[in-house]
Amino acid sequence: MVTDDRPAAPTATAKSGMDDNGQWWRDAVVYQIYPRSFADSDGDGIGDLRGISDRLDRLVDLGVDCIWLSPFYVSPGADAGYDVADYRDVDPMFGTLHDFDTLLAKAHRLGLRVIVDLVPNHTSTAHPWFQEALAAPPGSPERSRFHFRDGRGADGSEPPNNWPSAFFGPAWTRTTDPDGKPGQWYLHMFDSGQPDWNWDNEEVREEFRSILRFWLDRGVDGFRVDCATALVKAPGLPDVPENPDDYDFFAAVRGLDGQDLPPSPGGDQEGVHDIYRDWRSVLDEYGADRILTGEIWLPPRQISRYLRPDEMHQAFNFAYLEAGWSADRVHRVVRATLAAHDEAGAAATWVLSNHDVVRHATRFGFGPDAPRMFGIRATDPQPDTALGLRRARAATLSMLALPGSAYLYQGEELGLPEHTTLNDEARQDPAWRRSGGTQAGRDGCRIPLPWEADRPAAGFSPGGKTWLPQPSAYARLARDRQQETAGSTLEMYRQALGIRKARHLGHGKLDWLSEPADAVVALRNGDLLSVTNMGNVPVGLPPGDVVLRSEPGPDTVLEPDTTAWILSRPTA
Ligand code: ISL
Repeated sequence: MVTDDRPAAPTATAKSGMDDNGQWWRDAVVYQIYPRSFADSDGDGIGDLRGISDRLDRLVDLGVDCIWLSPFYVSPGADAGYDVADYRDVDPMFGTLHDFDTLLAKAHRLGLRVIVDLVPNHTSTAHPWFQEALAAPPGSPERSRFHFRDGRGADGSEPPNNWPSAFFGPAWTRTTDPDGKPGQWYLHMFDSGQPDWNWDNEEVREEFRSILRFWLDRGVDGFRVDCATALVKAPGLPDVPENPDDYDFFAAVRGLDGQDLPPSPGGDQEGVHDIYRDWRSVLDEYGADRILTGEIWLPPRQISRYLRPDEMHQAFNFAYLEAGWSADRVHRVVRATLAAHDEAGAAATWVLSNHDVVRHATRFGFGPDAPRMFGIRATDPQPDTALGLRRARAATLSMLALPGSAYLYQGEELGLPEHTTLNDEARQDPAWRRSGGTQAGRDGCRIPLPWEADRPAAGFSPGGKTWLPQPSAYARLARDRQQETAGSTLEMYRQALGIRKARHLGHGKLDWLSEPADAVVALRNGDLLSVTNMGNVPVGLPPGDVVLRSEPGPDTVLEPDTTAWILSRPTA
């Protein structure tokens, strides 16, 4: 079904200046908005949809093509909104459906596409269907929408299998029957407030087709699919090997060269592809410009199976995010990515930060072998923040020179570091609690953004409240301090995105000028040369006009931990 009153989406040619046959996502720069931390309009200290609408012009000024909104749906907040209780409404904390429609219409008017988060692997214990399941007996149709099982052991007091939750502890929680006796267990790959859907159940499948249509009818340009590998589990939910090194439960990134991971009963099962073929046919009813982007923690070659022409349009490239500050690894990941995507006929994507990982300006402040992926506490070794920012700027320029689509995470354009000294009392990530305080979790990358240095909460919220405290460094990194300040990280991003668009780098073809064993990553995309010095000594730069660099310096020399973009001079 196609609606007539969809807010007009920007046209591909208007955005890129090139004819990409409407396939706007192939070179799009997508900016991830984490709504609770972007901008607060009503003073409760939590960001909201009106806060986003009010500041969309800044993103146009930055030069991005699309925004991705992390969940804003009705949710008790067991996992910051990734526990959805009503997939078709906005949580009052973020506003109303009308606010969403206003945001979407304004974004489209400004030439921005909008994709929304879809959380299909699990729901919330507050979802009416889960409540119905709890009230219904074992074996009932209500329970078959989820994974309910009897426990093991004589009295059923052991979980049905040995699967761990991604947030630590077992992936099962026991229910209590109406008579007060312990009952069956339900599966939750994440927090106990996030029961997994049973995708063998046709009602679940139909419900999600309907949810897709609900948002497509409103005019969204696509969906970021949460935990996209996890929906279908191995039949019988078999135990995993005792040694976690023998498998990869969440199919996380291992083997950068793209060797396949050992199979995991918790995800990446063949049956999941039927779901995406089905969804693709729903999207295609709306025309060819609505997209699915998968959150897929797999090496490039395995990702490409999700990008077959009748499945998803693109997927995050976490192998790139995890490559770290190593020329060798960057070479290998970029090569593997382009080879796998070329074969699949899909455009590559690149990403350095998101709401689940330590911000790259902080990751790069540790040695190459300390990627620091799951939060940092005040008692942990602290990063070299100057080095982290220097390398982050260089890495960003290197990323934005690559062909394909790039994903930016809110605040990286300000060079924001992770909050690495957050008080433990302030932490909200369920992973912190469930790990018994051994893992800091992800709050440090979700801190409310600084907009205006001299206003309360650095301009995040009119009353000065913030749901997580901002570190003192944030005020000096506020957007208004960086706006039109030569050399600021914000200006560097703006210039890079401008050059990227003007020279069609997203549609370009990459030629290597360096080898994995080199200390530099040097590549040519059209007439633009990007050289990143990941070694310890300065290197000479090839002739040409230096149009952008991550740090100031002479035109002929590139200092360690920096990138230069050079335009070749036409040969006489
Ligand atoms: O955050 C992680 C480690 O850095 C991952 O294990 C993460 O949980 C995984 O990437 C899945 O993430 C997605 O689903 C989760 C949610 O907490 C994340 O925020 C979301 O991006 C459950 O919905």
